[in-house]
Amino acid sequence: MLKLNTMEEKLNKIKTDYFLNINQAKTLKELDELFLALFGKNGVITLLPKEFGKLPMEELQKIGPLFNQTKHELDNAIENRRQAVREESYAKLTTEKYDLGTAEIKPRHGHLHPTTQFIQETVDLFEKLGFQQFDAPQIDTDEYNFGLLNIPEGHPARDLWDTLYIDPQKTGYSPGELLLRTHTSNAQVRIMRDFTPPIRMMSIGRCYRYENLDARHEHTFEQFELVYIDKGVSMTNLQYLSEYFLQNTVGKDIKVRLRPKYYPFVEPGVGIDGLCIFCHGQGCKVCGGTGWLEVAGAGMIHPTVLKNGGINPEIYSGIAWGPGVGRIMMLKYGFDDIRELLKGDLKFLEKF
Ligand code: FA5
Repeated sequence: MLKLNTMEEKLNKIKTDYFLNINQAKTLKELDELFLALFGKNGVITLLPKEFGKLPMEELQKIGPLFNQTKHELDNAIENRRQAVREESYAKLTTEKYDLGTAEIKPRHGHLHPTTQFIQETVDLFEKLGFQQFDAPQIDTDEYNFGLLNIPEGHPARDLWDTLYIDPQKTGYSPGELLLRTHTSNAQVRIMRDFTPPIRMMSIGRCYRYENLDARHEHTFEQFELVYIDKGVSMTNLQYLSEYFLQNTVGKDIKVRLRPKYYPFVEPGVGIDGLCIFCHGQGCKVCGGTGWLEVAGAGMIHPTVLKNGGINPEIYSGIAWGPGVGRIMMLKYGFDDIRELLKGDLKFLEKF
């Protein structure tokens, strides 16, 4: 028959051994291990009551409360020590001093895509002149992309843009009604309808064309639309904006020319060219042998378009300007194929 004093000794031994270990524990992990060693499935406290059956009844009545008290004390001791460990590590965190001067600073890999960086620079430039950003949809209707811009159905000027139409069976629109915008000029009439002059707005984003691809033509590319409408706006403002933009992005030495170009939504219309930096005007495959690289189309907004936007052309005049982001980047960074921008070639992208 098991003796009461033997069971008491056992309990006391567990208590002294574990109290010591609990008070010496330095981490929460050590305390978790001690908790499991006592109260886990095979823990000493969990298993001990199995031996109580060997005790006579009157001794069992004495050992029962003793056991419960020990169990309670050990449980409390672990919880108190846990709290102390937490407080110690918090105090260490708030008082410990790190010497950042000797810390190893690892180089950062990756950066924003050069097109995104260029767009941010350009937005900053025009915000300084009071232009605000405007969003227009990339999937748009024929009406905003062409009709309201003075290019009605069947107009020969539609051939200037190789358009990608959206399958009518998938959308419920009529054939030819829904398309991927060919230019950011789809923002023009929306801007006029949403704001009253004086208007200074810029709209930037992707355009899509069913193009013959070459060094200066992509099927997917970014354009930048500027719309400036007020009393007395003239081609002089356009000339100034072109120089301001190209000199501040490409460089002070860039040579720019404006030449007459037909667009149905402006009158007069111009093409804006930068001298080809690859052949210095001699003519090469990048500029198509002309010596100049066209970077933008622009002009005075056509009175019909102003009227479509609800603006009286007798009172107000405006300029619209549509530079291609990729073409200007070619001049700024000196790469000779616009298709590099979408290839995702890390060797090319790491140069920026
Ligand atoms: C237009 O898209 C007119 N919306 C521009 C405009 C705006 C005219 C406002 C008048 C008033 P165009 O198709 O010429 O015009 O394109 C303008 C510029 O976008 C080009 O000068 C070129 O820089 C760029 N661009 C055009 N097509 C491509 C292409 N396939 N790949 C890359 N850039 C292109």
